[in-house]
Amino acid sequence: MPDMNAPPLPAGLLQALAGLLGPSGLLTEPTDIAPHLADWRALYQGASPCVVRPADAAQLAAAVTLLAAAGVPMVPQGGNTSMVGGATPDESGRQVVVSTARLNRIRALDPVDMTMTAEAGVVLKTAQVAAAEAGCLFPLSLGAEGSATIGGVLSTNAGGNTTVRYGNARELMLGLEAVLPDGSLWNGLRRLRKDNTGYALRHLLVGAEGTLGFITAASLKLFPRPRDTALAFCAVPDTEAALALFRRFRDRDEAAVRAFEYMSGTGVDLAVKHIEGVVLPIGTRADHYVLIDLASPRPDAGLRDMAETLLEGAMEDGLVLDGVLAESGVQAQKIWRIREEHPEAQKREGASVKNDVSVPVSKVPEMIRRCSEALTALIPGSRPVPFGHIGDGNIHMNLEQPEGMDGAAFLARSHDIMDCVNAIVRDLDGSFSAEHGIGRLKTDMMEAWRGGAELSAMRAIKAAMDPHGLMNPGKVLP
Ligand code: FAD
Ligand code: 2HG
Ligand code: ZN
Repeated sequence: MPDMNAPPLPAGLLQALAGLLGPSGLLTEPTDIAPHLADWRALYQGASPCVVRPADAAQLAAAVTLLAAAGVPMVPQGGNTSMVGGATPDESGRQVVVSTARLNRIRALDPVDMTMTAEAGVVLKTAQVAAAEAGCLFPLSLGAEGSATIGGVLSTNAGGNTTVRYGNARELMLGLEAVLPDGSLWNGLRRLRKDNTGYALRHLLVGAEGTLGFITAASLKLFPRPRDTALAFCAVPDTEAALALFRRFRDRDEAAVRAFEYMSGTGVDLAVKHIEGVVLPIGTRADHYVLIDLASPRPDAGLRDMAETLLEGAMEDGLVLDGVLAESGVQAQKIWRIREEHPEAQKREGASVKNDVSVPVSKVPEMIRRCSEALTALIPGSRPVPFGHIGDGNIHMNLEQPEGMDGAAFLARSHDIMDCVNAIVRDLDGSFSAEHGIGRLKTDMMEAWRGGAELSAMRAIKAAMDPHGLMNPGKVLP
């Protein structure tokens, strides 16, 4: 436990940081610090004596050297869109937020190597646009892409909508630059497709959620830009049909399936209810829907014809009840909003508990059915809102509070709800944390899920790289 009577920072440290970082590099006013202290879900409200905002990797290294020498715990923060409280400090007032907001340059983009070197604070959307302007594609895509950063998506090994085609953030990374917990700056910004040279430090930092050091820049893979696209939104009779439809598209042309997303009727109803401009694009209200996004670099791929043929066949076979193919890019974007606005719509409806879980793809229908039944038995009147990346076996098995119930009383049941889902997920050989990470929210589940040799190895790595436990304490490891 921290000594609550000790001063938040050792004498002279603030002045030293101010001297190093200049006026825009150090926030000390409570009103400036405040936006960095709460997480997106408002699960945690932390405290921090200041926010450090280095302008480049060398400054970040120098600041970390100062903080580490003074024994000050540090919390890396990118866009602060973590769903698990990973980027916010605890309540002690002793942890210092280190923001990557000013590390926001794209250092290089090479359409021959098909690589981009971006600093940690580059917003994901900005990276996508830069790639597109060079005639390439940076494929990582998620609802928070207007705020989430390259450092954040790599540190959480984010997944999102295109994992089914391009992999998680880890698969898109070739090399890293990082500041290690003692303040040393490591340049591993190699852009090689093959590089087997001992332990892969870059892969340790990806998914470490800021507990092993600061990512300051990354070499990223680019892909040819799509020249043919098609997008369908379909009502399906059940989750088995959703999965069967996914298999038909995958088996027909796996490389063209850029995203395949599942939504429940409840989730779509909430998006239509709460989000201006979101409308159901088909006449049939159903309990289950899928969004199918196809893309190919070949201009003559004929994706629309392919989708039409597959959907007609699926309708004849009873796998699709109703469906629409987007007529334009604008309509495709409107349809994507139905899916992307699910988190915001759930927030506006009231209290909800998130379960970011994964199971083998074949077990998704059983997982959704069993969890929905168990959750409504656990809290009568509660509303399961499963949605997400069915092609990856990653469903957000979320639960919305019963209408009229007190939100706080519902949230008091959070652990019962998560335990209920996790027991079923475990029985189906799944994971309690698919893409959002552990953060602060799920540390107490690590022992049960990763205890024994795996957790011991993780602790040994942490002790070797961060012997004083200064990097994002209280996150990931129990
Ligand atoms: P932050 O929230 O700032 O930080 C996340 C973690 O990484 C923290 O532990 C932090 O300490 C650490 N960190 C941040 N930057 C660095 C760095 N430079 N070096 C070391 N550690 C660092 N996630 C998905 O995977 N898929 C989705 O589809 C998805 N959709 C989302 C939709 C919405 C509306 C929201 C709000 C979130 C969503 N997320 C999703 C979760 C979140 O956006 C991702 O986890 C994202 O990767 C976080 O990026 P960030 O820059 O906001 O990181
Ligand atoms: C998504 O897929 C995100 O939209 C957020 O991962 C999921 O809100 C959620 O539970
Ligand atoms: Zn997701």
